[in-house]
Amino acid sequence: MRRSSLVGTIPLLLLLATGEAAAHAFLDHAEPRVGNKVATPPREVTVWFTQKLEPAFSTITVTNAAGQRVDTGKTRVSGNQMSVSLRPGGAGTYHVTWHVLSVDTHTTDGNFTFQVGQ
Ligand SMILES: [Cu+2]
Repeated sequence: MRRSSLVGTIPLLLLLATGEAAAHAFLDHAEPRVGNKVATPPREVTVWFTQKLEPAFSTITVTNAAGQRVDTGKTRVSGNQMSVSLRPGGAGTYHVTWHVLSVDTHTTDGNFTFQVGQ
């Protein structure tokens, strides 16, 4: 009885261990949502990550359909989320680019778009 329950436990522990090792900060979700359409230009973009972030080296930049930067340049970080306020940028496709340093000292980056408009 004891032996069989131990055998069942080991694969689970291995799975948890490898899951930890691969845990960099990746994008979990965003608001506005990735690829989504919103009626009016949002006042800010917020992104949530799979790990806590180091505020000093984590940034978001946002450009509007004309390629102009519409973020204020002041990214706010709290735990595993970060936000940046936006200036009005009109309709069209917005590009969000993020760079983060997570608490495990790894950097990751990525980008996504959302639509504003009509
Ligand atoms: Cu990592």
